[in-house]
Amino acid sequence: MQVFSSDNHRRHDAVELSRGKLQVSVESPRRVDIIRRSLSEAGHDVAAPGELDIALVRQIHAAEYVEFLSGIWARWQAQFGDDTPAMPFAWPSRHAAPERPKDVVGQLGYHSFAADCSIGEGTWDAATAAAAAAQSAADHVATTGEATYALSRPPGHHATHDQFGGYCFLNNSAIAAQRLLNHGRSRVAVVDIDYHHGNGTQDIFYRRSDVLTVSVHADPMSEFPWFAGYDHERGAAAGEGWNLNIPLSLGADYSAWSAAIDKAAARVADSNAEALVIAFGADTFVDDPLGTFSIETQNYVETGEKLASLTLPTVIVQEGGYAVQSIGENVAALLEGFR
Ligand code: OKP
Ligand code: ZN
Repeated sequence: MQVFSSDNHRRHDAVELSRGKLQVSVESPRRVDIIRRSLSEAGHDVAAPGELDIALVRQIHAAEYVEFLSGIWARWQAQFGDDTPAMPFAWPSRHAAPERPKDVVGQLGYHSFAADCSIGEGTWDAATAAAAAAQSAADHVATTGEATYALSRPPGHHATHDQFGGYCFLNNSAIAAQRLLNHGRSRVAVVDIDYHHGNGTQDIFYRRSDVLTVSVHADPMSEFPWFAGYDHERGAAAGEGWNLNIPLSLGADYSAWSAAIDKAAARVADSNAEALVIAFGADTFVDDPLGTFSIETQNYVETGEKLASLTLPTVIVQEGGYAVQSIGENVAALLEGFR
């Protein structure tokens, strides 16, 4: 399979606020090193992505958010004069449409929803490289029809129209879906099988019917991102009926998870979608430090086979997965299902 991966991911090496401590983020550069090694060993062809079309990013994200992300590090450094990472710590009240402050720290709160992300000198370059991999994978799918994998890092599915959070800055899967539409597909389905709900992708396409969003994930009543991912969220306005959430109890096993994937696949089969984006997080794996599901490596092969049997042109975009010692074989297993 054609794989797109940029070395620029390495320029983002973050800290996260976790249980009261600032720690090195589990969303580490090593994740990509290990996936790349496994995929090369399995005979996949890894190429660097082309240059990101920033107009494509603006189809998905607010212009003021793109401007904020690209400039925030320089502004933070100018204001504080050192190399501490930029992080938010205050967010708007739920009750009013918030002002957008002028201040750097105010804007960090306005444009985020979680404190598990830090922004450093290379964050923008890494986030745009991740989006470029998704864009190039979509281009390759549109021209060849062959399933293609974007090894995007940092991940993207939590990034909303104008907020970062959950280790995500630009929504790579949404960017891939939009690119496929730009290539002339009239409807695209995004199936998100990361352990966590794809709240950002849901947010971006919530009022649209040209992109069906489906997510299988841990029940947000008990798991991040807490405030979205419920089964009553079904889309709005023109998008009514075009969002499907399938939350599962903590500790779900392969039989529960695979039944949910079947349901997701049935919705896609029913949607007239002309292309598919799989937002793939390997954090459903039994040993994942963030997850509670008990999916095993071999199960990802069968999952890939199921999704491949939809016979749609398919972009697979990397999302989470933090059991780094196994992440390479888990990604290789999912791709194996597409052979
Ligand atoms: C990103 B993706 C635990 C903090 C958890 C939120 C999880 C983000 C998951 N120390 N932070 O969906 O894999
Ligand atoms: Zn996840």
